[in-house]
Amino acid sequence: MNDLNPTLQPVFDEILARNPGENEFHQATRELLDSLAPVVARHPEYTDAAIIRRVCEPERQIIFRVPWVDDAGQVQLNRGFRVEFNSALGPYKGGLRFHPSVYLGIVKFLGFEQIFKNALTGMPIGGGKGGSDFDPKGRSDAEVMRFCQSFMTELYRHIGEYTDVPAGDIGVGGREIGYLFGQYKRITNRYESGVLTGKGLGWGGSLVRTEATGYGTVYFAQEILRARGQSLEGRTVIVSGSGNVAIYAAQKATALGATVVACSDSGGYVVDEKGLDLELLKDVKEVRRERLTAYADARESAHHVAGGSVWDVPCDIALPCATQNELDKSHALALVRNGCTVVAEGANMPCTPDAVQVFAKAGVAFAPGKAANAGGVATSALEMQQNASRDSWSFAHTEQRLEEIMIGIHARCLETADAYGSPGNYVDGANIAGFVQVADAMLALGVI
Ligand code: NDP
Ligand code: 2IT
Repeated sequence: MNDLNPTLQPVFDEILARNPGENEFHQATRELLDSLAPVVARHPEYTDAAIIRRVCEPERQIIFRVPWVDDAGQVQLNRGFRVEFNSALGPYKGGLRFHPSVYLGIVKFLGFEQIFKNALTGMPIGGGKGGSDFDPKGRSDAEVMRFCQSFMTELYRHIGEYTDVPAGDIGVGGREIGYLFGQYKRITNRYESGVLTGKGLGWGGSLVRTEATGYGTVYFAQEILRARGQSLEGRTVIVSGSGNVAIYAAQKATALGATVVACSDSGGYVVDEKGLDLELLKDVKEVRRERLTAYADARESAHHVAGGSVWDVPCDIALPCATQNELDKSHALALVRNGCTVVAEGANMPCTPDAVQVFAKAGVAFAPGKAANAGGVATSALEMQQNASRDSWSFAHTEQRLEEIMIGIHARCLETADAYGSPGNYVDGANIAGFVQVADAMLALGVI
């Protein structure tokens, strides 16, 4: 790791001292600070107003008990979180993650990334994130419902259309948003559609929200290729994960002429040289909620590898869409060795800093999650727009808006990287463009 400059090092030291043990939060803040040296040099007013120190401190952090009763009648206990990180640009906005690994450091890293991602979308949304260490795997629908109801029984008092608007993330999809919205409505006696996004299409949801993150990531990859005079046609792609983001990234990549030859889950990966059968994958993961072994069992051209690394499969384009730090230095070296030239993050912070360095040295185009996966939250903001105007837009119109937003983010990253002296660097471009927008709003709003 390089040293930070003398203005930024004390800021990072303070983050380490104030947030002990929160490794993912340290990683995410450090990664932003690494891009900001030319910004503090050009904008002393940010340092004078302690903007960087303030943006690294959440406005509010809520931690609460979530008791619930399982199907056997046993009382279960989980911990709930909502970190309301920054509201300079709009109400706090960001997903909820239900996964046993969730603790404050993960929620804070995700909330921090969300601030700058949301700024990059150009929509009026601040940054926040929440979740619980609840593990939905193996739980019945009734158990998930009771958990969601208990979670919302505390969360409802902190959220609202103009305050804080949660959505999905790992372990939280349409089913969970339904139960959460039902309980919010029941407690408040208000049909406040704009309080949550990712709602069902029959009750206030937006077309394209389900597909948006994966589609957006592929639109971003397409822009990277276009800038190099190339396209997705005939390319070999790998996605990691096999959840919401991975499935729809694979779908859009396939529609644009690529062959998606592998995907993964926490048990291993499947290789399917004929290209993933997306209807089968959706049936296994979205309907039956089974493991990827069930995909390999049902498809002759596919085989399953237990454990191992999906990044050993040769590809032109890699789309990590599972979770943080899933792609490390050795994985990056394997990708480079096999001829991969583009990596776009569908997940949040899936590549370790070492892996990102490997890509930079090898000339692999690398798009960070806060730019490449912003299509999900951008479409959440489109859902909020539709709710506010009591309207619903067609699939084609909403998808066109999404594509325009992704093209715009790509252009803004490149222009900003140019303007601040690191041409072609999407990491610096995304960090600086997102940060400057939030910093200017914070300056205008005074010391709050
Ligand atoms: P899902 O819960 O739908 O899918 C997650 C996938 O990742 C599953 O295949 C899961 O496998 C795998 N996974 C999760 N944790 C691990 C782990 N520790 N090790 C290995 N595999 C793991 O989540 P999403 O698709 O919604 O989210 C994926 C990523 O995209 C996350 O980083 C999320 O923050 C990010 N993201 C999501 C957005 C959205 O709109 N949903 C928007 C922007 C970013 P298994 O089932 O075996 O656990
Ligand atoms: O990481 C993310 O951007 C999300 N999980 C989506 C957030 C949202 O509010 O749609």
